[in-house]
Amino acid sequence: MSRNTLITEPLQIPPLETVQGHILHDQKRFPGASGEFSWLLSGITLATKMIQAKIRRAGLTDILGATDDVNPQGEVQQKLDVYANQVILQCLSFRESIGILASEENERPLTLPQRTGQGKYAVIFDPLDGSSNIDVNVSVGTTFSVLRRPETSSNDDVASWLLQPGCKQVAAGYVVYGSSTMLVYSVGNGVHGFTLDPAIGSYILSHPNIRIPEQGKYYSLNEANLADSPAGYTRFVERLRSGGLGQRYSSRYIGSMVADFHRTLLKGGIFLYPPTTEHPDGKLRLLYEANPVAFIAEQAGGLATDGTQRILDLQPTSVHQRTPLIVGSPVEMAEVERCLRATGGTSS
Ligand code: P6P
Repeated sequence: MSRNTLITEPLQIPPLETVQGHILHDQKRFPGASGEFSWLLSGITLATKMIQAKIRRAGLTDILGATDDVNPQGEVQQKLDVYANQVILQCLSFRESIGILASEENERPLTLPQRTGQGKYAVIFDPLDGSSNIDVNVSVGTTFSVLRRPETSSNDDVASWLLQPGCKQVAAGYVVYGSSTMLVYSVGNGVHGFTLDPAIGSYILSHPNIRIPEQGKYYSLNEANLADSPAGYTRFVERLRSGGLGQRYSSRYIGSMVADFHRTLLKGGIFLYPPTTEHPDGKLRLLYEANPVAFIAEQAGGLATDGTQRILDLQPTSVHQRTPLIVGSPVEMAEVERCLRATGGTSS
């Protein structure tokens, strides 16, 4: 075929939409963004590709196991936690639109002074949630939340920038490192899932416009803690077990929030980490675990509360604060609320 022959037959290559292509369609959510948000998100996609490459080979290289350090939560840092944190900080610190980076692994947020006054977005993230599962080859995840700098705050007014309720998120999402690596995010315009194709090193749109089923078949919580939580949660689980919602349920608990939520998002049902004796304010962190998950859940037609009120309405008081998290399909969420009211387990 000569060099000048026009291709008249349609190529046999299926249409592939990457994250960047997709986010450009969503740019309207970022007036004046002029591609800066897609550049920000490309920092997350690059970092998570590097993380997944390490995770996939963890058993072969000296990347498994724990360090001698503990994180701000007092949890022993896994070597992969440290690597994942460093990679995300490195990839995102080059994004000019970012003024603050806050990580589960760092006591204090990182302000990027070279952009004083220029930074528009803060990114709050958990680089590797569920990392204690890495040594036993269980799925783990990365979560992220993006907040715009409030009009009234300066670049160094970290508190007013980070401590915004989750309803102010301009974007949020997670990457689940499971049987495949999948990025799920929303910019407030629906929820979209991209699966990493290792052959070409790109995230490809595989789950456009994800909607959580109205009702699911799975409930997910650490049942060992049930007796230590308010009685309404036991009442709820008993209702599910007894077919009270018109069907049989199965219990599924991976012990990795991102993986447990991802299944709930795609299959429906409910994931719960209620208050317990050990964690009376809940175990999961509000800013970089509950808020991103709640944002995604609501964008997909689900609900997320702390047992009393909507997660996205909670006013944070500190970067690492914890919260109970109950998130899932409308049917199960309505039932758990009924059970909590009936037993006085919720103040609302
Ligand atoms: P438990 C992982 O350590 C984590 O932070 C979440 O990913 C997960 O949902 C939860 O803790 C599991 O906690 O008490 O059931 O082991």
